[in-house]
Amino acid sequence: MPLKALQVEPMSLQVFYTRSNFGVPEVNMDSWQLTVGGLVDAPGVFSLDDLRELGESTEVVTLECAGNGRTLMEPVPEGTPWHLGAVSVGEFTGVPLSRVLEEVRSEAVATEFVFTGADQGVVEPEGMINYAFSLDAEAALTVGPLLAWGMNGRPLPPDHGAPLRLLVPGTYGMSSVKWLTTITAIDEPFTGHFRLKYRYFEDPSEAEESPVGPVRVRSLITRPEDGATLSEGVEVEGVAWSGHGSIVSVAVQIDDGEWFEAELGPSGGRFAPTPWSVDASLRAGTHVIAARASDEAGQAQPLAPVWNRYGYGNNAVHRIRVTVA
Ligand SMILES: Nc1nc2c(c(=O)[nH]1)N[C@H]1C(S)=C(S)[C@@H](COP(=O)(O)O)O[C@H]1N2
Ligand SMILES: [Mo]
Repeated sequence: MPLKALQVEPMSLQVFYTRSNFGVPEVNMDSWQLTVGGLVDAPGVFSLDDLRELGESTEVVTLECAGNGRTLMEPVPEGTPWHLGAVSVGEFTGVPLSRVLEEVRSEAVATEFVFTGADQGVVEPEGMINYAFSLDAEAALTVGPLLAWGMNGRPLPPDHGAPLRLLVPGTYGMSSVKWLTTITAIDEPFTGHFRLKYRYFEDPSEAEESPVGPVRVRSLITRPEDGATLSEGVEVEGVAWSGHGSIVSVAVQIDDGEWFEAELGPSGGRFAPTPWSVDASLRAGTHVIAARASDEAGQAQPLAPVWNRYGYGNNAVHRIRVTVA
């Protein structure tokens, strides 16, 4: 996703990022169904039409890969070498997950739900597995998670998980399981490959780690482009988002000057980003422009990346370099 395409409105599929650990599986759309079982009172099997009958909700959502910005950490951690293009905004349509869990009467004993996709691949040391991720029961039952069959007003495309995906607004992309086939209610922590891998290993001994979850507050500068040559007066624009609540401010800094407040625009929705802009006047020469967002939970972006083994959650302040001729 080229940064200049990042906006608060739904973005075209041409620029929307994709991330598929095992490639796109072949799914038979005619025989596809969703199986919901495990610790529930009324296990069930649902066709897309069955799900549609349970209700429909449409939300504009910021989807960001936990590895977005990985190559800006030093040393560069292992994993897909994302720069800043692993975030996009889409409009997703589906049934609220909580509505489906109500239908199968998930028991009070269920502490987590495991979501399994149709895609398979070989990982160490398990061997062949399906992509799977879990959500704790509390998160699964809140308003937000959708079982989505639509994207930008059309059926979900194959790359993005057709015919059905989980979409968890405010949580990094790994939770939003594509090509969903099964939901299983369990009463102990899920220890699947990806659930164990998506953790912040910040300590070299790996003794201290915590699960990757809510999206950390972040802002990216969308205009001007990094490396651009400009005239003296320039409008700097960007978008900001957080999985911990709404954006309360974005501050901009030119070179080593004072931070000053950008003007915030209306957000594209409760799970969509907030646009911001500021007029800057720059003297001839080369300048560094930085932007730093804060959210209602009181979090602000760190000035430098916080390294971890797999390069997750890098929400460091975004800086671009521009030249005034
Ligand atoms: N089944 C399945 N779901 C998946 C993945 C996957 O590899 N398989 N990748 C996850 C990751 S890491 C991300 S960032 C998002 C990307 O969603 P997108 O390709 O629609 O942008 O899907 C998530 N869901
Ligand atoms: Mo991801």
